[in-house]
Amino acid sequence: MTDDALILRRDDGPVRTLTLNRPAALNSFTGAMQRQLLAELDAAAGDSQVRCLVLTGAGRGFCAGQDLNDPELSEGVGVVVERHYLPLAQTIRQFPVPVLAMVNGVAAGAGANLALGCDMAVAARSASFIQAFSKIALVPDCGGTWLLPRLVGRARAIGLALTGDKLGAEEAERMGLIWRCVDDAALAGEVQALAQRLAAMPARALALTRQALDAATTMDWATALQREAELQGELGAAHDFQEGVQAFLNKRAPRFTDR
Ligand code: T3D
Repeated sequence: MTDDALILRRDDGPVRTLTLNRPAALNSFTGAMQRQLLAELDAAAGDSQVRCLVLTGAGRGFCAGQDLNDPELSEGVGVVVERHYLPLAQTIRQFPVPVLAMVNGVAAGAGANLALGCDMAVAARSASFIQAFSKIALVPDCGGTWLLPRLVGRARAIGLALTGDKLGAEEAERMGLIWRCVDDAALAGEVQALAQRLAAMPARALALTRQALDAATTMDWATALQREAELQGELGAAHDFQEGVQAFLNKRAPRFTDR
């Protein structure tokens, strides 16, 4: 991988970290960066050695959303969203292993919703989240309309989306928008420790847990119970369940491999 790659890849054992790498423009998305990111996500999803994925940004920002200078925008905003943001959000939501956002700095527009769409977002205390869309006469995208009310309730969702005000990481944690806010100096270590911990867990069960929680938001009680029974039927017949039980009974660490 060259130094001018738009996405940097790093493996720490089973944890793959992808870094958005356009720091001079706060890692805002061009079509070229979107294409590289989707290719890297596909590669990670298809690599059985990868058991947890971390997304972060180079330099002082996480991601400032769409690059408003990108020539691809002349093809139309809707075209760009369907071409890049829709598959990006779907890919992360259906990823076969947990996806963590390591929010190192400002996350604006689609950059904010990219972070919020990950399974867990951990932010540096100096980081911030901005639903910047209203300021340029757009609606939240990259899953924002679905995510925001579910994460923080309608009152806060609509307040954040209409004002486009900057929300600090501490406040984001307090209102339940993100998993954790940590000191800037501790961010990389905390995220790596969490990622390594998740990587040792049963990836298939974790991915189905995400899927079941999301699906249950539009189900009634009885349907959710039925879906849980179906999923337990599938997981209970798989290797990782046998391994987890055997490891428990034999008082040893489990070695999960299903994905
Ligand atoms: O296709 C579509 O448009 C649909 C998709 C929409 C999805 C979206 O994401 S819409 C929202 C797009 N994003 C924004 O509107 C955010 C724009 N950026 C900002 O408001 C500010 O940059 C920040 C609040 C994020 C950070 O402010 P600050 O003061 O810390 O940094 P800065 O000086 O504004 O930015 C630093 C550089 O990054 C600067 O370049 P320069 O002057 O040093 O050469 C700035 O122009 C550049 N930059 C930041 N954001 C973008 C950007 N360049 C292009 N596009 C950006 N989005």
